[in-house]
Amino acid sequence: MANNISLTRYLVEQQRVDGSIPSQLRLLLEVVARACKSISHAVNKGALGGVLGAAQTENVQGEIQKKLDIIANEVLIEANEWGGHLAAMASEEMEDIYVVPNRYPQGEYLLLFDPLDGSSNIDVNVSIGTIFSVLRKPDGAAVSEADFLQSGSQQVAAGYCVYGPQTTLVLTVGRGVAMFTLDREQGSFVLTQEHVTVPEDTQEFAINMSNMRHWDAPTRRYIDECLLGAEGVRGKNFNMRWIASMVADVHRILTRGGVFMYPWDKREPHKPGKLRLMYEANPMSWLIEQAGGASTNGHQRIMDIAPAQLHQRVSVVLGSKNEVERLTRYYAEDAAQP
Ligand code: AHM
Ligand code: MG
Repeated sequence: MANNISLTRYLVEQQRVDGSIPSQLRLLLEVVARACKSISHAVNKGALGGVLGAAQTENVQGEIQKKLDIIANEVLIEANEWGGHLAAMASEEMEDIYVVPNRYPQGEYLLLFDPLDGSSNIDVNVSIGTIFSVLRKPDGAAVSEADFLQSGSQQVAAGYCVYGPQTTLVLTVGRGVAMFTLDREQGSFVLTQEHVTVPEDTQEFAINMSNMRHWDAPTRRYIDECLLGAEGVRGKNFNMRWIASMVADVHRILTRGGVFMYPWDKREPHKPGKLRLMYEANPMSWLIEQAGGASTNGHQRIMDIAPAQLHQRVSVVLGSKNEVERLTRYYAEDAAQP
């Protein structure tokens, strides 16, 4: 890999190679990256910037918003509304879609994001991140919420930026996964890894174990077997990690493998899961698949789910391929029981 390939150069060269990044999409991705840089700056300031703590407001999911949730949402909207590359945006923090105002030209893309994922970690100085997904606006009349209801397999770009010990932007446009580290002195994202691959096998799982008593049978079976370690049916010991920031957990899996699970559980049985399909599960699923991993809701590939609602939730199992396939088999065996 040549030294010091900036995000801009990477995108330009990708376009030259296979035409996968038209100029409007490149502009979009550069603007998202710039917004992430600005969010990273706010996150780094922490208490010095007066950005910690709750904002005394609730989002559409009925969750208390943190000040940084709102700041990150505003940064992404302000950065993206004027460039002419977008028709509309949708966010975890906004009930309705945000249509680009009339004073700006409308573009052909739709941007969805979770501006600051892992909100419970903001105030305790643990990694958090921004997740985003890009769709093409279907041809036709004025943009509407229905235009967003496309399956994950329709995404044209997806990624996240993790604000941890380093700020790292991770991106796919459907030609593998690349990682860019923020060079704080230069103020630019620099390519630090290409062709990211998730090992097919793993001995590490990520799940919130405090929900164990609420799990369904396949989840319980899988984790029970992992916990039995070398003495059990798996014949090997497993390690566990749970950061409670999906970006940080997925970043670890893209780096060294593993399986991440946030399954449906009996706490709120009417909800299919905790995580949101359109701006959490879909972009992460695409990144994982592009790196050779797999992603399912237990019954179906997540990216094949036809969304019915912008903020719909989904059960998530993703990561190292052989573990995801094993879990899928456990779900099938459970469903086949009389
Ligand atoms: P958020 O978007 O409100 O931050 O919620 C999503 C987060 C994920 O990042 C993480 O995997 C999960 O919620 C953690 O949930 P829990 O606190 O139940 O372990
Ligand atoms: Mg989130």
